Amino acid sequence: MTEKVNLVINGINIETVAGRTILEVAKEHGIYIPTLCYLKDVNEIGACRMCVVEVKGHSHLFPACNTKVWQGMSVETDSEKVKLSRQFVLQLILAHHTVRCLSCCKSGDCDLQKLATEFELPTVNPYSSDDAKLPSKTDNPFLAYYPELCIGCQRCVSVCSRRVGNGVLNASKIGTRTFIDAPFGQDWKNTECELCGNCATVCPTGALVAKNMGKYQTGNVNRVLTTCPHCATGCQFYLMVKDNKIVDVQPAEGPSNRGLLCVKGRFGSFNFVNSPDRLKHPLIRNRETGEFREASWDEALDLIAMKFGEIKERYGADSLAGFACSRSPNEDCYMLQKMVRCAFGTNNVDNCARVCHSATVAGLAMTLGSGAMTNPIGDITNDVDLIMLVGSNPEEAHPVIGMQIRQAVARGTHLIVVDPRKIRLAKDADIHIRLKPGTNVAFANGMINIIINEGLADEKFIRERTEGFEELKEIVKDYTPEKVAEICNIDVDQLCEAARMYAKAKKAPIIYCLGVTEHSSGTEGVMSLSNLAMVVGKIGKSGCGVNPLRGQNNVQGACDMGALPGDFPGYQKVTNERVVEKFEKAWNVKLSRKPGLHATDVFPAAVRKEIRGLFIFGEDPVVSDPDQGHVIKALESLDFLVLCDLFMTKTAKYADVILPGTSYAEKEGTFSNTERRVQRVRKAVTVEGEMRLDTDIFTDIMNRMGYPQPYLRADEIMDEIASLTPSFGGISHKRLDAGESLQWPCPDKNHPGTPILHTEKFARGLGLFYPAPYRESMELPDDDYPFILMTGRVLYHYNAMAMTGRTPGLVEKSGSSFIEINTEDALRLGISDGDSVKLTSRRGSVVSKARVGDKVSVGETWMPFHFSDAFANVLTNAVLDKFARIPEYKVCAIKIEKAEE
Ligand SMILES: Nc1nc2c(c(=O)[nH]1)N[C@H]1C(S)=C(S)[C@@H](COP(=O)(O)OP(=O)(O)OC[C@H]3O[C@@H](n4cnc5c(=O)[nH]c(N)nc54)[C@H](O)[C@@H]3O)O[C@H]1N2
Ligand SMILES: Nc1nc2c(c(=O)[nH]1)N[C@H]1C(S)=C(S)[C@@H](COP(=O)(O)OP(=O)(O)OC[C@H]3O[C@@H](n4cnc5c(=O)[nH]c(N)nc54)[C@H](O)[C@@H]3O)O[C@H]1N2
Ligand code: SF4
Ligand code: SF4
Ligand code: SF4
Ligand SMILES: [Mo]
Repeated sequence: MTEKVNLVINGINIETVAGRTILEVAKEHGIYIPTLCYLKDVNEIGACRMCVVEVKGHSHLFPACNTKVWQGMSVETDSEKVKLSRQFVLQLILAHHTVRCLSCCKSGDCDLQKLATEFELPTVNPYSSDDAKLPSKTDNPFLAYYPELCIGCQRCVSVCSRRVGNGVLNASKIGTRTFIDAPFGQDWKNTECELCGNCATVCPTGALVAKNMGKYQTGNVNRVLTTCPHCATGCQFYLMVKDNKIVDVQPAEGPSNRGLLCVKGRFGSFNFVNSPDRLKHPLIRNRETGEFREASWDEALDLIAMKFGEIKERYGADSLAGFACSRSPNEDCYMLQKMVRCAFGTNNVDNCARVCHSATVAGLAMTLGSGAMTNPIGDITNDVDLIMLVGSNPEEAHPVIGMQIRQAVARGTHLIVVDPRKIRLAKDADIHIRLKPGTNVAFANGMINIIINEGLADEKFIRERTEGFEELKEIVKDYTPEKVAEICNIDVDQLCEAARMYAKAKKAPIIYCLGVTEHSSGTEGVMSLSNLAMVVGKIGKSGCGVNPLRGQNNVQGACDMGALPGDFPGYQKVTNERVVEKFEKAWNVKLSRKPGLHATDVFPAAVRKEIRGLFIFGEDPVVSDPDQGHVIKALESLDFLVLCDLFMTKTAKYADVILPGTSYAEKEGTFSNTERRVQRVRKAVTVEGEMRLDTDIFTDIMNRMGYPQPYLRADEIMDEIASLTPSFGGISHKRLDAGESLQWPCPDKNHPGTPILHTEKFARGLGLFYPAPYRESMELPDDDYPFILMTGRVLYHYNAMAMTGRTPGLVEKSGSSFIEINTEDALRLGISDGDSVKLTSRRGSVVSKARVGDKVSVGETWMPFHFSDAFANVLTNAVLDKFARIPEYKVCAIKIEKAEE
């Protein structure tokens, strides 16, 4: 029982509980106390003394933000003494503050300015001092620090260390004054600052600011609440719109980001919208000359309908295919798959999940019955005992989740990192299992072997909730710790210790990503992790589960919307006759019962002339699919390629028709983030040009190909989705606009959504153990190609860089490719850090720069796939996982030679 406390504030009797601060209690009762340095839970240092109050019987004043209430106290928040003290404090702060409100971008939004007005300060400040000025730091492209406006409140320092978990800001004293060592000066590129801007968000004055703020006056812009268009964390932010132009982004308190953003959301999510490179008109390519010319919408759409119609008639509907854009809203993806199914007449529809988390969708559906993240982000990063992070680099790929993991670790959560590379979080890990790439299945089987042998399995859970345990037990018998240590090239004791820690922890989520899925054994890797969680009963519970961090902002949604070859919306199977009949009735069309081709099978099929017409909606496979040479050959083999994108991408060059798409900032809709949370995307601007909504383009094509489809608004499309998809039955724009936050399954209008899956029973009834043996990666190093190459991403750029590449500051910070090589290997090859190196695989060669160190192990290398100076996918191997058809991006063999400069 928490102890009750009675107190009086400004004559009002209040009952509360012990342990709360005066400020909290006052606020709860509508009593205003001004603050300046205070930030709840983050900065409660009582430094600025603005929040002082009088307590009866005491001669000195108390800071309300960090004084706990006590029985019988009587507080005055507004007495003359308090007012005088606050005025004095403000004058002292302003004594060192260069009052230049007219030229300060924070004017109108500055806490200090507001308080100065509120406390009616005299025009002449008797404490004014002319102390030494420190230089401003303005070299950073996004952020600036003006010491003469700094009040030393330390909010920025606390946010960087306690919420962002980066700790690069420090307070320094010069004389009696506090300044911030802001990493925004000349050497900004070489600091550890991640440019997230969360420090600027909380600065109460104009001292530490995002430079974008200089482009507008607060109060003179429209704020449009929307969802970040990059990764699937699903951060909420406001687009600040001035005269139909987005000038800035400010974070919002969304359920997954809680006021934080990363550099891409904060600074990289709007320059591209108004980029002069945007496609503004339909373009038609002359196949003879390769030249594109502008065309009218009618001409382009007629041509598409005619060509696709001809192919369909001559070679059958299954010679057509369409890819959906996982960067675009649910409503767009739904209409794209409807176009492919109803107008093209085939199930050859897919999305980039194929090359990303298709192994998750297949693997978790087989074992648990639902291929989605089991628990919400907040639930697995707050108050858990241990996090097991497998093949996931959230500090770069899901930075706002990474920040929450850092916070958890700082609060004492244990961390096991399972990754071949020394990712930054590995430094803070209790155990870093630095396994050989491609050996996840052996690792998981080894963990299970130890857990069973040491009596750490949850027998009750296994008995009541699962099936197939005996088969699993049989197979993992062979995976003794010694054998696994050898396969994975790790330490036996470390493995045993990790198994014990994970099994014994009460709340312990597994969080994983592409280090698990992007292998020829990707689906088995995923199923091995769900085996592991089920053996210890850590699933269907708060703070536990098997949690794939989905990649693209709406890749969860693209899958949910049925942009999959075997599934209608909501994973209703195309092989289920009852389901097909339901959709035939609703869509009033005869539908194919034959599961379609996976995206990764479409390219080989194009080379074989089995696929002849392809519609690519917002993907850049020339950059992002494995074995670039093969992709280009496939695209060139097509009879007709249509592309709908925002930019003239590398893939667009091969298209017969290019249609200009609309970006997330120009349309209404919803994205579903990695935790199955459906969130609104709102129109902020109109871009000049002959733009049409993507959904209208699909409707145009459907109508021209003979399938009558009325033009629908995004909210109407969502209503159609809800009417046909049981797990979306209760989701509507209306509910979301009313402020509800819904995670599917949400079967009806009164359902609150489902944060945690599989609580009572698994979506498939019993959880299935899938016994997976370890198989080697398809292409291992040999004498000719002696190094393993892994590929992945860096913080500052996103996939093929269509969007982040159009923010100059991001390119300045990180603008070209590199390959991580171990120091020992580099020494042997005579390569130094920064040298140009020629990288060759059985598919091709590129020239990149060596980054020498110990981030990768001996014999292993790693490079990002974003950069056009050395596309990693020239090198990668297009072999596929047999269940999900996902490519082995994470392991191929290369040789390295020193290149001429
Ligand atoms: N900044 C940025 N963020 C992004 C993206 C981006 O392009 N840029 N893309 C988004 C997309 S589409 C996705 S899918 C996600 C991906 O997010 P992540 O999967 O977290 O990112 P990756 O860098 O591809 O790979 C993650 C880790 O897998 C490790 N790894 C490689 N091989 C193995 C292995 O065999 N076993 C294990 N255990 N680990 C291995 C690598 O060392 C790497 O640290 O990121 C999303 N977020
Ligand atoms: N070597 C290697 N390769 C990889 C990976 C790896 O780890 N290693 N990861 C793979 C993964 S996980 C993924 S997800 C893929 C990603 O591969 P892609 O999906 O090809 O990459 P993006 O850069 O996200 O491309 C999205 C395109 O959509 C366009 N676009 C965005 N929004 C809209 C819209 O609303 N409408 C229209 N019409 N267009 C829009 C953008 O302009 C951009 O050109 O890459 C894969 N490739
Ligand atoms: S931008 Fe982010 S990482 Fe850099 S100092 Fe500010 S809070 Fe810290
Ligand atoms: S820079 Fe801003 S947040 Fe940081 S100490 Fe100075 S005034 Fe406070
Ligand atoms: S973490 Fe992902 S969703 Fe959040 S701001 Fe960064 S890129 Fe956007
Ligand atoms: Mo992805």
